[in-house]
Amino acid sequence: METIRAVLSIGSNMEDRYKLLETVFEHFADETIARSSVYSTPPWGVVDQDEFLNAVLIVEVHCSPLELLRRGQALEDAADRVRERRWGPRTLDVDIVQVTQDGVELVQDDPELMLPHPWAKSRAFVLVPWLQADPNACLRGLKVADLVAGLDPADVESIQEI
Ligand code: PH2
Ligand code: MG
Ligand code: MG
Repeated sequence: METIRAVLSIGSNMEDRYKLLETVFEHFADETIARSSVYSTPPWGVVDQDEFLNAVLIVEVHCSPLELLRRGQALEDAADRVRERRWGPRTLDVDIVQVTQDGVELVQDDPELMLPHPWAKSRAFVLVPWLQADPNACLRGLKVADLVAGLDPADVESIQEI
């Protein structure tokens, strides 16, 4: 079976946010290589909603990227996630940011699972925790540290480790 390494960005801004993120930490506990702290982050994209908690996990799993996506969706379903508004409030969001296989980054345009995640490079709430979990992280050949340095400093400062 294939082994892949994946960077997961998880978020919640409804109900018991910390507990919901913990369901993901627990689910992937035996497959987790590294993980960030939990961060409090202002809503991005749709701003008239509650603050999020976000974190990043780096996992090594023996399945395909699509099977990993299904595992994330099962966790979202278990959190009674309702899919209403794009970028709107959610109990739990489990996004695959990047997948590498034998050190090579997968790039795919599949509408069900675009890789790497199309918005990751501009989201402080993804990049800041990712950099903490893996200080050498790269995305499409660019250092995540450089991507963070290129973000609006106000956005970076708004991401608070809790
Ligand atoms: N997720 C979104 C939209 N906006 N903002 C923050 N701070 N954190 C998120 O996880 C988030 C968001 C859609 O997935
Ligand atoms: Mg998302
Ligand atoms: Mg999502």
